[in-house]
Amino acid sequence: MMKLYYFPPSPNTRKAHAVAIHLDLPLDLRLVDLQQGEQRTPEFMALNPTGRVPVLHDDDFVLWEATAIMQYLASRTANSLWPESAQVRADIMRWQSWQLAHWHAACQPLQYENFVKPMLGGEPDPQVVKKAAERFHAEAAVLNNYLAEHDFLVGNALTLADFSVASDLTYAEPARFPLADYPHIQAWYRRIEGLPAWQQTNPRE
Ligand SMILES: N[C@@H](CCC(=O)N[C@@H](CS)C(=O)NCC(=O)O)C(=O)O
Repeated sequence: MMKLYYFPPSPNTRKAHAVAIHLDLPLDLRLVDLQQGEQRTPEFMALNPTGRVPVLHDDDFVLWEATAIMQYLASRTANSLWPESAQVRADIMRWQSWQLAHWHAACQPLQYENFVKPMLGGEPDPQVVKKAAERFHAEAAVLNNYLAEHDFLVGNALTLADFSVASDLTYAEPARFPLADYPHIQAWYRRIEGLPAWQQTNPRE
């Protein structure tokens, strides 16, 4: 059976794990406790020299980077998350690329300042929050405008693109993402939250 090295609070873990659940692919789950620094053990670094989760281990094939894992998992069976059409796949990869390069970068600073920093005993710095919010708004507006016309990101059906982009909203509430002006993002995310695969990978449950 394929092994997934994972840490449930990790949004990158969630992307890959949710795809496996949605497609009913059995996984042997191996916890890598990031709070204990287990991503830095020599055993784990031998699997992923970047020291991050998730990692997939399928026989003698080791794969790190969540997006690559999602595509690999979804390539194992015919399914609508990753349809065979070259254009649909390119469209999915467009959103996955945007998520990795821009959406994550827009969400991460707010998440750190409003959610992670207080957990570490610090306090959000209003100046940093203001700058982080500006960055968030620039990308959120693009997503909201697109979702005003579409129920899902690609082809009006759930695909890998939705799991990728949704992962950054895992901590939207406690990180106080300013989503009030983005009703279409909210409605889309509620659709994702209705999926058993998203519910079963919710670290906040
Ligand atoms: N680009 C990587 C990012 C993976 C990543 O940042 N994982 C985080 C958890 S969400 C991690 O393992 N952090 C541990 C560390 O940085 O020490 C992917 O998409 O898989």
